[in-house]
Amino acid sequence: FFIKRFFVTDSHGNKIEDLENLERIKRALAEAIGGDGDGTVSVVKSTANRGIVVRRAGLVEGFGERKAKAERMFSLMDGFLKNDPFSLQKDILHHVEYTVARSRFNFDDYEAYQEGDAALGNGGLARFSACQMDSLATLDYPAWGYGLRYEYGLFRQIIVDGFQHEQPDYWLNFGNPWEIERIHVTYEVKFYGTVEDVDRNGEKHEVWIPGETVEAVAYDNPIPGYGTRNTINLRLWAAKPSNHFDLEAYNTGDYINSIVNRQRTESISNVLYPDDRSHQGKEMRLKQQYFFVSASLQDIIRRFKEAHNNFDELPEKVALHLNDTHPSLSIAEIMRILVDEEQLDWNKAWNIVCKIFSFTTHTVVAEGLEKIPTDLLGSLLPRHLQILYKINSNFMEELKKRIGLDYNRLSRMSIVEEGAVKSIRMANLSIICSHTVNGVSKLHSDTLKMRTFKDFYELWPEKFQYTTNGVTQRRWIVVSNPSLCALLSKWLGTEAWIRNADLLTGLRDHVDNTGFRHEWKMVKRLNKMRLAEYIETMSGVKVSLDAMFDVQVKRIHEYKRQLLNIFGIIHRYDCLKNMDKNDRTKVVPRVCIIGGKAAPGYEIAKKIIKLCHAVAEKINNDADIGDLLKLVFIPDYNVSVAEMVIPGADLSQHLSTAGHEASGTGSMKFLMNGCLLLATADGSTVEIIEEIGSDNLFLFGAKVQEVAELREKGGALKVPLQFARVLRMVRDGYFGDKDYFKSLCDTVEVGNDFYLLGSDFGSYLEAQAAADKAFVEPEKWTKMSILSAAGSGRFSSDRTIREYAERTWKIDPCQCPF
Ligand code: DL6
Repeated sequence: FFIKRFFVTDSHGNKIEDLENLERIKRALAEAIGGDGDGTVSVVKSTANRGIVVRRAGLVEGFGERKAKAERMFSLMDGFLKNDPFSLQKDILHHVEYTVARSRFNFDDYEAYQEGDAALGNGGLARFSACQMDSLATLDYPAWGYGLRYEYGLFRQIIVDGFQHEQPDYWLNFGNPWEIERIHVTYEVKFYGTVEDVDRNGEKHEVWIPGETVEAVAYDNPIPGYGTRNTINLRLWAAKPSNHFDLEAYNTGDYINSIVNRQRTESISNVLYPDDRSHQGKEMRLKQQYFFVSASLQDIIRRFKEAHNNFDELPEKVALHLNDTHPSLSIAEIMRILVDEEQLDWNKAWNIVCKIFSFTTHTVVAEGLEKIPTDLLGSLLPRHLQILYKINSNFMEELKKRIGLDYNRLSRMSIVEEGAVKSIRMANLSIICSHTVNGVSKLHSDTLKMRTFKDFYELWPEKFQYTTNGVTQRRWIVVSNPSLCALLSKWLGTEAWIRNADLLTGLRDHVDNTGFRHEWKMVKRLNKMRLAEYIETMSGVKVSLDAMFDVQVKRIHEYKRQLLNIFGIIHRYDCLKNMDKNDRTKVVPRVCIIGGKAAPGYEIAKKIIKLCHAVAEKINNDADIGDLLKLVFIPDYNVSVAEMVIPGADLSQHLSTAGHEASGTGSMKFLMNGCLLLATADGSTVEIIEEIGSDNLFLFGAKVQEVAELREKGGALKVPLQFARVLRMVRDGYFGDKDYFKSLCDTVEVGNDFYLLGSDFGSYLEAQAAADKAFVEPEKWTKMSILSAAGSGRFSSDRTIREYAERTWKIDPCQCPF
């Protein structure tokens, strides 16, 4: 994460070597921008993420005509990376804090200067993977990550009139200096064709004769560990046309078409599917998955064969972890390689393969599990479909011996789903072949065992484990919250917590120290300032730093219940409007911040975004309400934006209907940053409560074991009057667009309210009231905030990775020998 590619000069171009000479640096900065250096200078650590660039952009515009000087400023700012960022942070960042602020952004400049996120994933799963990679590197594990080098990562969200629009994010436009193209590491990946019988030593064998060949080229993205020389690799594959020219087309004179076809192959790795839940049976998506799997396995097997010649050793040397079912075609592919190419006996190959794979599912609901229509699979990968059928028929035979002729259960556990669209169930395949099946929190694992994969759990209880997710404190404190980082090191008396987050419990020893609490509050204030300025720049809304900054940022989903939040805000507004002026003085001012992307085809999620804007428009322009309530939608929520938002939040909301969020990792990032949580007992929140105690967060809502019963009540479910009133306001067009919002309102109408917004609304408002009450006692609030961060150590991805390494992969750390 810590990129050191710039240096610092003074205004005469002389290198400043003694970076710790704060006064000199301040003078140089002041000179560079022509100001007096006081309160006008922003110094933040550059980490090749957008956070810094946002500030840079502010400077460009703020010193408009004097671009050269602003450029100079950039080189100075970037130069602070030259030495150890942590000591700089202490000596400089903590003192010369910030403000780009008063300058207004010019969006052209913003675009021109930004170095965007490599948005190679959708949401929770990808962000979690990034944390895992950082921990793997830091803990000296010999691990690699594989993925696709999408040219268009997740779309950029822009908002026009409150509606989400998607724009392609061509993040490679200006090149990517952090990747290394390995033109010599390429593999052929094949598709289509037929399977033919061949005679091998008198035995009949099936062999795949593919019909199309594509080349996979490796791009390596080194990931250095923190405090170690271990650097691991994220190898991303890009598709290129194969050198095997389509001779037939050429000979028949179809030159142009053959070129067009070659170009089409490049599109395989071009674009990320932006839906993190529904798995469309799309050929291109399947092609992507196989492309990724085939290239990665060829790479892995090649390296294995460089040092070994006996496949019996493969499980000793290689552990493959399936994160969700997206890479699960690798089970069929590795069987094909071992049986068809390496000519191993089927049973021997299967025994090897079952010792290699482990599987984590990141989904809760069975409907969210991936299925591939057999028609599609058979046409794209005919040999793989045969292999899958054979795996299934062997499994069915074994299963019959174990459970008898219970046809319902056999059919539920089968890899092949019969029905209108005959399909392959990728989760069943992954479970059958993996030695370990992981959930991502205790609650999630219980749900898998008792519901989603109950049949499999009863068959193989020993396979089922859970490894609660975590996030890396190196990005989510050190990089994104430098002031807090310095404060933690000061009061813990060490920087060792950066590699050992358990040490954060040491903060509990200082919670009663008023000096410490004062500094803690100052850090939060500083981060709120930073966020307030960002909000003003983005949306033009000025917010009061004395207000509670209340944040909900994550992908927009009905189960995550952003609508509950918006309804709560409408209720708050309604109460304020109907309140006696004197009583308003007792109200805790709130700045409500919502951000997140909706999948492009997810209509209801898009309506939630629009409603948020409609409500914001009303509230923010109501002079009568002023600073008592503001609502801001932060567009294009991504990791760089999160780095700004999370440190500045007082309260963060995690509202999923219990039993629907597998884990959730956003909550952990907020927790580390001393932000209080308002949450349901879902996913990893249950474990967060164990760590920090239920007194230190605001819990509400139905428990997981109550949800089914509540749903059964249907139309007889009790819903508070306030909920009905808010719903009526939206239905009646109080926020405009009443026809447009009708279908959204229908989703939460009694009898139809699958995610139980109505029945949870009462306890939600109580939790909100408890948060207000705590906020007006700043010392109490600060203690809760400190105790939140103090209890966050268990949610470091270092702990997660150590658990995976020891229990699942059975690998040891391996220090870099140089
Ligand atoms: O395990 C990482 C993350 C969990 O924290 C979230 O609770 C879960 O929703 C998320 N799952 C996905 C699934 N998407 N796909 N594809 O992102 O995983």
